[in-house]
Amino acid sequence: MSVTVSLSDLTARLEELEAEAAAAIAAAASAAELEELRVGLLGKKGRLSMVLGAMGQLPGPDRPVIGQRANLLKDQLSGLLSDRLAAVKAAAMAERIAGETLDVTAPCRYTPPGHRHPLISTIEEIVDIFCGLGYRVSEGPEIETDYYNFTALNIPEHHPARDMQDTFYLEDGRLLRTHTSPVQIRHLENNPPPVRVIAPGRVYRRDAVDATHSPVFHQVEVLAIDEGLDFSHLRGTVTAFLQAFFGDLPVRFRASYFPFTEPSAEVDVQWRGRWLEVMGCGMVDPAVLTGMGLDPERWSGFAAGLGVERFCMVRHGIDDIRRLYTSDLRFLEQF
Ligand code: 2U9
Repeated sequence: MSVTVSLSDLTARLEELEAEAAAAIAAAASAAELEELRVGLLGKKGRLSMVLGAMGQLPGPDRPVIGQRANLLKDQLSGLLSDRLAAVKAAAMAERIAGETLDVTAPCRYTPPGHRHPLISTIEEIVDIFCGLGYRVSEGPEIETDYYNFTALNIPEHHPARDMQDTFYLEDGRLLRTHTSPVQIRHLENNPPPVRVIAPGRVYRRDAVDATHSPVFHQVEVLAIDEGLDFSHLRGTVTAFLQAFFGDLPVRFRASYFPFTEPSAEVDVQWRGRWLEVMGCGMVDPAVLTGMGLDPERWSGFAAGLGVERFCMVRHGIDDIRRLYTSDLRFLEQF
């Protein structure tokens, strides 16, 4: 067998490999590059395997010499590769962290916190006071039938409120409720007395817009039905409510008329030295009770109604109802 390589040949190749590999590893700048180097140097068909392949051509006693050196070189290159990989990864992480640094002292974009609309807080305040007096909240549809909005409330066929001029009618004969009383009628259909309920909600009337009128506004209506209720209960409840809302100021009742209550009254509060009308009320008309299947000899009730916009405007000194609907933040931010 002719010997084609000598011990010194292979030793020189290993030395050359060591020097080149060490330089290439030191120069590698990414994990991918290092992996490529590892395969090229230490892989099955890598340069070290080539040298080991040629080892078979050495005389027998020389083989372990080269074998040992090759193993040492393999360990050495593996060490260099993993050290370099760790360094490359650390550098990449340092670069990423530097790029992601947050300047916690930088001024932020100002997003003003939102808050409740004054109409909504007025409703909530009114609801809270009545809940404290033992009332429940009831809600119902805004599209109503003639029966629930008018007939059940003893509003006669030719009453002006039923006029096309005053009420929004749909083509199918239904209408947009003109008060929240139908909510209470529906409540009575499903809940036998004693009943203490308030109905807050949006109502619709064909009013021209001006400083005090809007075709859409909000009401809270109050209804109590029980045995033995009389006008003193109504007066006490309405006075307690108004003094809780406006403060401890004088309240007066003036005789009035509503189709659904008898007797009826309008209620004024003395606000900053002037008498202001703020709500209406009365004892539920026996005709309404009878219509609900309740015996007026046994049951009596009182009812009251108020416009939320008016309450809100009086409380905050707002001069024009339109300010409550135009979403002008300069106005709304004051509340
Ligand atoms: C039932 C029976 C009676 C509700 C009532 C008023 C008096 C009242 C007005 C206040 C200002 C409407 O928004 S406003 O224009 N309302 O004066 N409302 S008694 O009476 C009822 C309700 C339900 C079953």
